[in-house]
Amino acid sequence: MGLRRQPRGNPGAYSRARVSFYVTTPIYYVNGEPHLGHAYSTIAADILARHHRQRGEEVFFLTGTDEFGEPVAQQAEREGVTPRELGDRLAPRFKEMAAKVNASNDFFIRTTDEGHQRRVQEVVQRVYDNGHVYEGTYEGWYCPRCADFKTESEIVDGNLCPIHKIELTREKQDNWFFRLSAFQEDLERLYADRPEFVTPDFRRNEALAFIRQGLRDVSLSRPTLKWGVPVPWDPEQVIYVWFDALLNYYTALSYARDGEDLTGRFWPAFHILAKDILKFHAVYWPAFLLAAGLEPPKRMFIHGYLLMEGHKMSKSLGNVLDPDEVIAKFGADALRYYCFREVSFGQDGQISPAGFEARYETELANEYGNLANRTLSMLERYRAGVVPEAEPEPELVEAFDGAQGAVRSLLDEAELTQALERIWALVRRLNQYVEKTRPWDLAKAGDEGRLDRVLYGLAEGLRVTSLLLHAYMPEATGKLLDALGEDSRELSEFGAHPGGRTVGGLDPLFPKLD
Ligand code: ME8
Repeated sequence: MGLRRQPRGNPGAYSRARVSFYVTTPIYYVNGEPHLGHAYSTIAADILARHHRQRGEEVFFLTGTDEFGEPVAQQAEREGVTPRELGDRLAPRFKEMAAKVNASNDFFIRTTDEGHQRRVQEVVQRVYDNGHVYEGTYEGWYCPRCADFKTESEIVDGNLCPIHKIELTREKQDNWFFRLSAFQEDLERLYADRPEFVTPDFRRNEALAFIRQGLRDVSLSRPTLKWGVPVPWDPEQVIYVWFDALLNYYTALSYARDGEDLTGRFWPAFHILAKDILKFHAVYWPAFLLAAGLEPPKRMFIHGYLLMEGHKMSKSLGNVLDPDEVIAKFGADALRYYCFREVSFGQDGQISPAGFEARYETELANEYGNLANRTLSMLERYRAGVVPEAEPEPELVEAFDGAQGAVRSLLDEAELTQALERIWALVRRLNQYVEKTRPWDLAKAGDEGRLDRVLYGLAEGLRVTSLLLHAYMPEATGKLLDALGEDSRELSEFGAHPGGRTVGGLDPLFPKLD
């Protein structure tokens, strides 16, 4: 990828075309305030977006809000407002949440955007024209919060939704159907040809098992609901919210930039989402794109739930931890770090205020923050604030050998926790190196040659490590890189930077808590 043959007349020559990377979060329902669970997916996608920018790639990062359908219409009814009023109140809250966690999204889509609705109608019309839509009747058990019919095997405790634990309603509808069943073989082939299509593997297997058990056609429209995008050939009905919502990933590219359609440059996407919406993304979505004659997603990573005392955080379950409080106390960087350090990305995992504080103190303040301040103050004290020009010692060269490549490969797989572990091993290695070489003793003993080599190695190690960490903690690493005299944020190899730069002072990156 990325190598393109030059036009004729320059045979054998290659030029490097810029690789593009398109990453998305789910679009969140505007039926409650944003919480840490939403922030989690947004931060995950942001880390990937930032990392790929650091590789010099052309990146587009999309997040936004899902504003149509029952989940929003019913909440609006409960609050005695119109769904549009609810969306207009809550969409800015989700936008603010993205900004607070330092998400670098290139666009924020709202499904009520005119550009989205127009493009949804075009694609749905194409699916209809291609013969994949028919009129029929559907009867089944329906969860309005999921906006989804449940099969008998999914229903729990008599008649409850397995996710929301609320009563299901019996629904019978005459509506338009999408011929999902016709895509069974295409999907099985897609999964066989592209083993990386859905990761982690256990989620892929789950999706594949769902496909193999036999696919039933699904509703494409809702006849009774008024809050949605009108079906182009039958404007009395609205498009089922899941098809309108999934299409956001595709439609946004067509109108995010005035006068420019980015689809050709960025489609298909890498989707980040949690396990609750696996089926829609891993089964309905690629089938629908194929039905429209469009390319299926590049891949998707399905993460688990953040749990507070064993429960999934959710607006409808009411056990929500406010990310604002966490950020006010610890800062966005610490939140970003903690979520991916504490919980293995892909698995469910417990988080807690006590857990935050422990990692903040031992890892961020002590291991990374102290290392940074110590290194800078030793450079100041022993070398008048100038990084010495010296050869690094082989043991440090070895410790950094292959690190960048390993982190890149892990992040290609969206393995955010493993990549962070790999980077943190470098932080610990640098701390061990300080303890072992004891630069203050070298200074005392007048071993200037070795002191140069050690201080160069520490400055260089901190620079390379901070560049790798930058996607996770943009603020703190940015300050440290500035202090180290590094202007670029591109990933870099250990030793690539000669000495000679003047370093600056630095306030503690993660001040101790009271
Ligand atoms: O499902 N832990 O929207 P939604 C981790 N609009 N992630 C969590 C979480 C938790 N405790 N709680 C929520 C919808 N999330 C649809 C999506 S996409 C075309 C349409 C995150 O507001 C996670 O990403 O219910 C999950 O998939 C998403 O929020 C669900 O958000």
